[in-house]
Amino acid sequence: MLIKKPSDMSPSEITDKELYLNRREFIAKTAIAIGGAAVSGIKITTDANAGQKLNVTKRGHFAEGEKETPFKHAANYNNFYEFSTNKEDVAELSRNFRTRPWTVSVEGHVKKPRVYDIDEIIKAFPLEERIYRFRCVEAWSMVLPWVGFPLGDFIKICEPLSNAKYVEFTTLYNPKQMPGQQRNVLEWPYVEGLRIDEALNPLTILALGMYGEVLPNQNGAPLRLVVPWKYGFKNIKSIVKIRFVEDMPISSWMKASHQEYGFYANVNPSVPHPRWSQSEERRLGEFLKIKTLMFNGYAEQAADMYKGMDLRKYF
Ligand SMILES: Nc1nc2c(c(=O)[nH]1)N[C@H]1C(S)=C(S)[C@@H](COP(=O)(O)O)O[C@H]1N2
Ligand SMILES: [Mo]
Repeated sequence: MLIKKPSDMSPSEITDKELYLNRREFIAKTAIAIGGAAVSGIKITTDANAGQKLNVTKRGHFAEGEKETPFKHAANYNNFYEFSTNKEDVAELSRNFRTRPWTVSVEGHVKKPRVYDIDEIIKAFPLEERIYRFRCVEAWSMVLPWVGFPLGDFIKICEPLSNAKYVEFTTLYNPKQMPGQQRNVLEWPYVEGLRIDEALNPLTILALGMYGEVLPNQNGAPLRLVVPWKYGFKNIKSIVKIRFVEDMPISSWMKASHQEYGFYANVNPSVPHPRWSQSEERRLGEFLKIKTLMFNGYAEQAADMYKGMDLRKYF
């Protein structure tokens, strides 16, 4: 990574962030030089944005009374097939992933199709911290403080047209940077979708951080979806495209195995996955299993959207 030395820059160019990053690099290099025990506990990463503190203006606890999952679990046990199908390898393999420059393209049935620079999006919205339960279809779960803003606020500025019934999201395709894309474990790029009312639901957020800091690459930097009443796989990472469409998008997981992964993927303890039960889950870092809640505990905010639908059929 190229970082200008402070002496090469005019004072006006030296932002707080650069000072912070230079200091971080210095600390990391010193730690490497000293070696041994001194290194432990210092996160060394070449992603220029990792670890950067975010300015949160509002906080909400949406898993009242529950203990936050420690950062080390959330950042070292990841499903991100673009890097690896091994959850413990993703953090290391995504270390050099470049999240700048980065654009998000808004397409389809909208009044304002446009390509946004990621930093422009980040600056446009006040950042909120939201502590949500998060449950993977594989029956592990977490309680995680995300930082982001409501997807609905972003959708409003795109001005969807009346035939925008669904929103389709796409992850970056770059097999050089994402070694998992060199294998056909899924159809690339990763695609996910929401019905427009699900996308506009106030619980749905675009996240750019967690635990008060910029998202680690392995958790979907620079921008990912968080829909807390749905299984983990709906929460698409490293988004480069948001398209407003008339027909239901076919997600990568539906293509891979439509009997196992439906479009809705609402957390539902009474509808088992074909190969295992969904009635229980285990929080990362904890030993005992707990009962899985309908809509992951967010029935009050989510259930109305599915009134009259057979949730065994629309799983
Ligand atoms: N692009 C992309 N997004 C993805 C995935 C993926 O493989 N690729 N995995 C999904 C699955 S199965 C889960 S459980 C969550 C995991 O998010 P986390 O690593 O932040 O816990 O990301 C989801 N988003
Ligand atoms: Mo998952």
